[in-house]
Amino acid sequence: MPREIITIQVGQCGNQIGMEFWKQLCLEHGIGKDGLLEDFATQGGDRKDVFFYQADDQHYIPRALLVDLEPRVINGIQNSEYRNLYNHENIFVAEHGGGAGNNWASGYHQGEQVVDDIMDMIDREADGSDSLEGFVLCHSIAGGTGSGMGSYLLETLNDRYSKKLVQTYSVFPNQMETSDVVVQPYNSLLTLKRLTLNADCVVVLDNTALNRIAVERLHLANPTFAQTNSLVSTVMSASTTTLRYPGYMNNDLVGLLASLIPTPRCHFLMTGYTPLTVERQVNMIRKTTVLDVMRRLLQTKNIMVSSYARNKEASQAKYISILNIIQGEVDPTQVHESLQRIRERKLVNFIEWGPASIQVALSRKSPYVQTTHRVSGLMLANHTSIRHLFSKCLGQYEKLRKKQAFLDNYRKFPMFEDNDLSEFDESREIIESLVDEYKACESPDYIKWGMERRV
Ligand SMILES: Nc1nc2c(ncn2[C@@H]2O[C@H](COP(=O)(O)OP(=O)(O)OP(=O)(O)O)[C@@H](O)[C@H]2O)c(=O)[nH]1
Ligand SMILES: [Mg+2]
Repeated sequence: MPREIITIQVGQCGNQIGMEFWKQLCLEHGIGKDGLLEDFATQGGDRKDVFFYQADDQHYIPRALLVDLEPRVINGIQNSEYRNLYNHENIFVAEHGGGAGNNWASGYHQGEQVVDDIMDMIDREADGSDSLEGFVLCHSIAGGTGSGMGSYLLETLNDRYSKKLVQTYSVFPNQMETSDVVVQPYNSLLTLKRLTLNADCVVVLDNTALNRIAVERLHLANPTFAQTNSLVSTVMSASTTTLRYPGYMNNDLVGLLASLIPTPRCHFLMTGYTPLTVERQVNMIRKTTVLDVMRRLLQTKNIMVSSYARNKEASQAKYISILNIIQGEVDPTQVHESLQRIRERKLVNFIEWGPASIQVALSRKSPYVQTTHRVSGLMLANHTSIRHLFSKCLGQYEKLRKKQAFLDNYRKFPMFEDNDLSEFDESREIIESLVDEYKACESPDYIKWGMERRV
C-alpha cells in the first residue's frame, strides 16, 4: 500500500527547488516531461505512487501544490517543457501578483486570507490518496512568501492534519553575502518558531554551505541558483529513494524519521552527499567504495550546513543520529566492514545518553539514470552543531531589533498592530530554548535536563 506524500512548494525558492525535484523524479522513474511513461521505463519495481498519481489518461501527475504570491516563477514553470506535468487545479498564484515583499508578516497575513482556497486543494489531494503519510513543504525562510505564508500553512496543517507527518526542506539564507534582504533575520526567526513547533522534521539547506560547496568542490566561480538547486534536488531525491525503491527498511517516512529523531524538538537534519556533480561536470572522484563513500560523508567539505564546518572540531559537538543511504553496486559485507573501520578509527563522536550508531540503508537506484561512479551516498544527520546556525540567526535578529530597524513594515499587519512585538519575543524565546536543548544533548545528563524542564 502506498504511503502517499503531498508536496507543497511556496514562494520563489520553494517553487524553484520543487521544480528541480520533480525533474529529477521524472528522470529516475522514466516519466516524460508531459507525465507519460517512457517506452523504456517498463522495468517496474519502483513505487511511483508515493509522489505521483495516474490520471484517467495514464499521465503521471505530481502530488504537488505550487503556491506563490507573485506570478513570475510559476509562469516560468507553466511556460516550460514541464507545463503539462502538473495538475493545473493545484496552482495558486495571488490575484494581485505583488508577492509579500520580503515581509514575513505580509506573507503570513495573506496566508490567513487565502487559506481556504489552498486547503481545498490540499483536502482534494488528501482525499485522492489511499493512505496519506504526510506533507513536504519546500520554501526559503528569509523572504516573505515561503517564510510567512509557509509558516501559516505549517500551523494550519498541524491543526487540520495533526496525525500526519510534516517534513520541510527549508533554505537558510547565505550569511556570507551582504544580504539583499535586510530584514532576513526577522523573517528567519519568525519562521524558525514554526519549524520548531509545527514540523516533525526539517531538512536544513544552507545557502552559505551550498555556495561554498559549489565554489570549492565543483569549481564554479559564481554559482547560480540553477546550479545550487541541482545540489538541492540531488539531496531531495536521494533522501526519498528508500520510499520510492522499497527495500527491507525505511520504506516509509515515519520509519525513516523515527530512526533519526529520538527527541521531538531536535528534528533539524543536515545532509551530505558524495560524489557530487553538477550538470555535465566531469566527475572528479574516480573510485567509489562503500568505505570511501562513508568516510567522505563525514568530511566537513561535503556537509551542506555551514555551522558544521566551524564547530565539528569542537569537542562538544556530537551526532545524535546518522543515516547513510547508499546506492549502487554494494556488497552488504562491505557495509559491515566499513562501519567497523569507522568505529575503530573513532571518526564519529556520538551522544552519550542514547544508543547511537551509523545506520545504513542500501537502496536501489534508477536503471534509467546513468552515473559514472559505482557507489553514491547521502548522509542525513542529526548533529548538535546545528545550534550554532540558530545562534547566528538569533544574533543577527538581536542586532536589528536593538536598532528598532524596519519594524514599521511589520506593524502594518494585524499580528504586530499597536506596536505589539510579542510575537518576536516569543519566537526568540523558543529558538533560545531550542539552542539550549541541542546544547544539553551534548552532555551525558541530557535525560535529566529534560526531566527537570518538565517540572
Ligand atoms: N537555494 C536557493 N535559494 C533561493 C532560491 N530562490 C531564492 N532563494 C533564497 O531565498 C531567500 C529569498 O526568498 P524567496 O523564496 O525569493 O522569497 P519568497 O518566498 O518568494 O517571498 P517574497 O518574494 O518576499 O514574497 C533568499 O535567502 C534567497 O537567497 C533558489 O532557487 N535556490
Ligand atoms: Mg517571491
